Amino acid sequence: MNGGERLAAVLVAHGVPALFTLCGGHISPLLVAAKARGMRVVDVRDEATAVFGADAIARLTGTPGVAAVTAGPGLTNTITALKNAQLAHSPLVLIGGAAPTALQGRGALQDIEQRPLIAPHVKLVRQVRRVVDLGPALTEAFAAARDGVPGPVFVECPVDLLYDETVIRQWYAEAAGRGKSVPERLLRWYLRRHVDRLFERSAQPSVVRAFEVRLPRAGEGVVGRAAAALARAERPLIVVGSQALAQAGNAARLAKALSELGAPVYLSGMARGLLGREHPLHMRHARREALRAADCVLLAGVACDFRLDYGRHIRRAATLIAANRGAREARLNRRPSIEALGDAGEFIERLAARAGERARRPAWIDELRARDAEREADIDARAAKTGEHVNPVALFRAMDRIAADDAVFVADGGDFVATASYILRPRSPLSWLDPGVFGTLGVGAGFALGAALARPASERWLLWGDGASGYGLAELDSFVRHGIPVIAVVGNDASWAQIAREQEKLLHDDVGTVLARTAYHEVARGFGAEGFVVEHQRDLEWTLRRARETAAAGRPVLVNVWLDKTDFREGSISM
Ligand SMILES: Cc1ncc(C[n+]2csc(CCOP(=O)(O)OP(=O)(O)O)c2C)c(N)n1
Repeated sequence: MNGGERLAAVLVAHGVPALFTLCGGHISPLLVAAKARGMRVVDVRDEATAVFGADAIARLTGTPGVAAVTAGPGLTNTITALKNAQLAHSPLVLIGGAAPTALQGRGALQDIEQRPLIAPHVKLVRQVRRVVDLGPALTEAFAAARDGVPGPVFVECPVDLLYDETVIRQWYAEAAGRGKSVPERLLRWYLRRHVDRLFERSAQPSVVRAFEVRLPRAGEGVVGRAAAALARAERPLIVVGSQALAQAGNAARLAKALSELGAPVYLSGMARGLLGREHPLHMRHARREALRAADCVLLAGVACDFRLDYGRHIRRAATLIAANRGAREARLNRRPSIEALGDAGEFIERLAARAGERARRPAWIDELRARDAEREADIDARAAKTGEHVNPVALFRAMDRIAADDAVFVADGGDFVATASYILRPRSPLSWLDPGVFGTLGVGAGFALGAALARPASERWLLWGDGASGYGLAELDSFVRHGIPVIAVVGNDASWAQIAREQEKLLHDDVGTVLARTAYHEVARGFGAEGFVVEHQRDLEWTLRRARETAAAGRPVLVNVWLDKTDFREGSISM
């Protein structure tokens, strides 16, 4: 096997459903070998998209997604997406090309020192220097990505490790020339030795075996103390975040465990949808007030970052239980009363298994439910307001009615998707994808591609702020070429509204925040997708239904919805 084939064999052994890429001569042998082994190679229009796609696969399946990019600019283009995955604890593997080993540091094409650029954003950098090490390095990368706090891993594979040995020997022989002088002969001798080293022991068959990753578990004593604290509490509260879903395959068990525990639950990030659309313990609104009132809070895979106001939402006197794979996350801004270092999902299952220590408090649950109902009534009232174009609140109420039960929602934008997060109800576990704590605009197209490959049978809605859509519109081309029917809904308010809102208020100038009512639907058509525009509310529902039908028939579609201004997000600011 050549190096490309060795890498592809490892990908197949790990059950990777797709390889995301943007081509480059440095990685061609891998792409060809992956295709030959029956893998789906999804070539996209920006390397960031490739990594976002791999990230989404990882989040939805728990198995690392994989992207391969070419050396130099191919790799530097991935940095934002890598950082996003790192902060979201998403286990992906990035394979990067590199200049030929003997030419590194000598001005070769796209030759830069890649490690210092990538290392801060990944768990591990493996720079491979011999063909025989390619398979083991990639296998190690898969394990490292999922171990402990999951995250991205980078494997650098110089181009001269990937092609057939005969081709490489010929390249080096030609580079060495035929001169007879001593330096020329020395060079030939040096290069021959160099190539010998590259292919050292590569004749040995490479054994490819995925290795098990040990699940980090909190100690039994900690589980007991946490169960007792929850049982004692008058107003227990559980907040479940993305990291609790690291074992994506266990989502249904986790949902059952939460039902058994009986405490009210808020779901954030990838945990949204975990309890379905209507679950009596699932609270959707007024989380801050609930946290302030709670006397025992379990943060399951959630850190006290800006989203929890750095922990200030939780009263000092409350018992704070932090279940997290990482000590830093568990202690961020607030030292927990009980620290359960390990997988948060597994921790909740063990808590629930302790019979007789349930935390069901009907009056407390009723209080929270009443607040939820009040907010829902307020949203209904706001949805009823009509204006010149489309009311975003009404848009998401309509989408909630229309989207399929198996829909996956991808959120990429500012106010538009923040509004959606209060109104749209993810239907089932792992059916909501947002960037996470890095707040990265531009994740949408890649996430939608990843969702399509992880869940081919499900419907996919891409909620795109008009600003955010600009990062990924060219990927409509990828949706079309790969036959991936995404329903993209662009919230067209001709503005970077989330920024404009505060900037105008505080600085009285909208500079830099103004967009146009661009014809995004025509852009979609240009790429071969279907495109619809909705300028008035009366056309909203039937157009969304038509978009669904278009996607169901296998065609990607973009609905360009002209929005009215809304005060739904007035006063909210994230720092
Ligand atoms: C890569 C990146 N650049 C800039 C920002 C800052 N930012 C946050 S929200 C936002 C506005 C988003 O606008 P749009 O997608 O149109 O959604 P809207 O707020 O208008 O609903 C911007 C620019 C960011 N989060 N990420």
